[in-house]
Amino acid sequence: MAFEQKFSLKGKIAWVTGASYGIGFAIAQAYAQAGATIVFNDINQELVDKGVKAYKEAGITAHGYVCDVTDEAAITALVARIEKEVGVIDILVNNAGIIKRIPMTEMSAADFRKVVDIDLNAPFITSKAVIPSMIKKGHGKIINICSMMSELGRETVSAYAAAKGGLKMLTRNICSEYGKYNIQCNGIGPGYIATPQTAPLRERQADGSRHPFDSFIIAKTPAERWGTPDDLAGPAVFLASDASDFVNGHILYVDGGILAYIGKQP
Ligand code: NAP
Ligand code: GCO
Repeated sequence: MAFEQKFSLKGKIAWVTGASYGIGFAIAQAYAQAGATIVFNDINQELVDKGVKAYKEAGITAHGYVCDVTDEAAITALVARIEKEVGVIDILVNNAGIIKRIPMTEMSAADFRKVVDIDLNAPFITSKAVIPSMIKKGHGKIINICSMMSELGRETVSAYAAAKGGLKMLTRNICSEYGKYNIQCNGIGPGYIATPQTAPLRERQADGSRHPFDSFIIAKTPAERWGTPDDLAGPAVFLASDASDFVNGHILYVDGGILAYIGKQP
């Protein structure tokens, strides 16, 4: 196979969850540029319309569907509909996710469950829905969007860290269980990426200075900057392409070096 062909996604169908904007959109856009047909879902019609418009402006015809990733019956029906209207899914990216920043002793069990439901249970539901057809087709790629919090803890993100740590192990388990069917399941662990999800951590102070968390991240990151959604594009294409056919159960951290670094010396 020619070198460029190994990284090409020509003829592949990629489903990226929660991809109207942010990291999911950037990954889907890169997949389209690599030749894939894009399918995405989001939680309501307004977001899906916003997404379809944004893809169109980027020159991409994307198939957008309203679907809650935590609703197993709805996801099963969605996968059947995608197979009928677009084709069998070759690549699934579990991107939809939420975070609640609440100190653990103040967090309700309902809030904890909601985060785990979207960030961990949903990738189980969506992966379970696509694996049978991937087995029949003889190949498949599942990419789970993990986090620094798959490895590290910090104040206020107990549910998110529990879910993203669990997602790392779900990744390894899907690899263990379905690797023999030529299905590769890997994760991407983004560092701190500038998206609406992290906007509260970057808000300017009243005097115009940086948010203390913003300065903290710059000091913790050897690259000395926040990542952009586009920083995830190349790694995401690699993990979706034939170039990574023997990479399985791996979490690729795309973090500007955070996990390698002890932090700025005083
Ligand atoms: P985002 O801007 O909040 O986008 C996530 C998308 O998922 C939104 O469109 C969201 O809709 C959707 N969503 C939420 N719940 C859903 C549900 N039940 N069903 C379907 N869609 C749902 O987040 P992002 O920053 O781009 O992050 C994308 C992924 O990367 C997440 O898994 C996140 O945890 C992970 N991540 C982000 C960073 C970062 O620094 N930004 C770092 C590491 C990992 P709404 O707009 O309605 O919420
Ligand atoms: C936080 C951040 C993180 C990032 C990301 C890090 O509050 O610490 O929001 O959770 O979003 O997941 O990789």
